[in-house]
Amino acid sequence: MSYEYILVDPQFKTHIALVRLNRPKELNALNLQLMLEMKQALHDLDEDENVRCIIITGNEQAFAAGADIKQMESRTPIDLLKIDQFETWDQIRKTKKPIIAAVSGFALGGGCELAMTCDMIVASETAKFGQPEIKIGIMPGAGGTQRLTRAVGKALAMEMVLTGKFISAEEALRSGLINKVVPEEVYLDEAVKLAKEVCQMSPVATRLAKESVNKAFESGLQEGLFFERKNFYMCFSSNDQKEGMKAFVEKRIPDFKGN
Ligand code: DAK
Repeated sequence: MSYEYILVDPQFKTHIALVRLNRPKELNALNLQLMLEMKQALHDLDEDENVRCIIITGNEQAFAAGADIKQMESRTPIDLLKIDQFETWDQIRKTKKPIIAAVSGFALGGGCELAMTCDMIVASETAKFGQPEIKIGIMPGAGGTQRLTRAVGKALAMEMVLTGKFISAEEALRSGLINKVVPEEVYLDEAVKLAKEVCQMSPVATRLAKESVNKAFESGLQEGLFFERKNFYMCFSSNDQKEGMKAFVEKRIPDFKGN
């Protein structure tokens, strides 16, 4: 399938798909169609047996500078209700396969929220993260106040959300928002390296583990532990569990098939 605002390569590397935001002149501002395309692409990649990990990226200058302000400017609450963009974001969040955001340049507003919706973030030294919605008279609407606060804590989240200040990749790393900072020339390569590590694991266990970590954000400890336990048991119904443990005993690399 071809898209207008994103480029999708389901076979970027073995088992790794790449989704590239592709509105460079607008710093990859997220218009409605781009988000619908993203939803569709992630849905298709989730169904694709060959794909084990997905990387979302932009270009050197911008991951995404936020939702498209020009498109939002004249919206009424009823327009927003009818468009129900939250459904799109919810579907993206429900992607079962692991997603790595490879971020360079601006990751602002909805762009920062999109990166935070991913499971891990690899950033270039030039990356800047921010929730500047307050400067245009609104506030984050796609999880920014929740995910940012859980990631970096109240003090920094409050400062970013209330003043719109950007933080550097280094500060994002120190505060727990991202996984890695690397030179701009290699940020995509580093994301691929991380994706390759993930791809070597059992796809079944990976899916259950991702689900379980995410549950920690949505539940109390007891409920989360119960959920984890059920997913842990489920791992033992997979051939990958037998293969993984057998390979350990036989001192060889496991050959995981995802069943
Ligand atoms: N929307 C539309 N166009 C944008 C844009 C954006 N967010 N960001 C940049 N552009 C466009 C600029 O208008 C300019 O276009 P032309 O004037 O050339 O036609 C072009 O990209 C290059 O930008 P600049 O000329 O401004 O470039 P600079 O290097 O000078 O500045 C900047 C870069 C990133 C600092 C600046 O462009 C900027 O401040 N951009 C806006 C950042 C921002 O405020 N982001 C938050 C937007 S609000 C929701 C889900 C999500 C959201 C809401 C609801 N639901 C589920 C309901 C999210 C909301 C937001 O993200």
